[in-house]
Amino acid sequence: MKYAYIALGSNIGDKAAHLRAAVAHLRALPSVHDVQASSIYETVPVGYLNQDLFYNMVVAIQTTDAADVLLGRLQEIEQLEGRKRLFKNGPRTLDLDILLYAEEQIDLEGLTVPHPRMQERAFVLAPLRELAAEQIVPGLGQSVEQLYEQLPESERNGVRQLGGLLEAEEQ
Ligand code: PH2
Ligand code: MG
Ligand code: MG
Repeated sequence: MKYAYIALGSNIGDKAAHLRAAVAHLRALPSVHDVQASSIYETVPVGYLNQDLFYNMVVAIQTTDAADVLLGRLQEIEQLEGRKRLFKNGPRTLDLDILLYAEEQIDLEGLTVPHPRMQERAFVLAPLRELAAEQIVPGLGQSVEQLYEQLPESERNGVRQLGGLLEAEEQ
């Protein structure tokens, strides 16, 4: 069994519903156990600015799947939620990215772990530090909390904590 951290994002339609459905799909997988969810954050888009605010969160899982198998399952869940991805960094109904997979560094076509831009992104590090503040990121040699503290204030100010999976929909 390996632990993994997965980033969830949505900025089309009922964002909280897409995140909630994704967590339910993960919990239903026989190869995935002990799913723990961060709170949901409303976040300013990074990369391509002319789009709606995102909802982002992170989940911790235990899994018997190899990283590439897990990625395939995440892509299936994206499709179940009607994933449309118009262009890179553009709007999407549901995005599921593997952030960390145990202590491994993975470089396959279509899968780089740790996620190569996670240390630049408050929408990843703010929810991740709720679950894994002390976790050392392989290749960077720093903890999630240290990386979060090094983010520019402008980046940290772009995320706003809403609440848990149930409360977030009311905002
Ligand atoms: N995902 C991206 C690009 N930009 N910005 C925010 N705030 N949240 C995201 O999930 C996000 C993004 C590419 O996957
Ligand atoms: Mg992404
Ligand atoms: Mg993705």
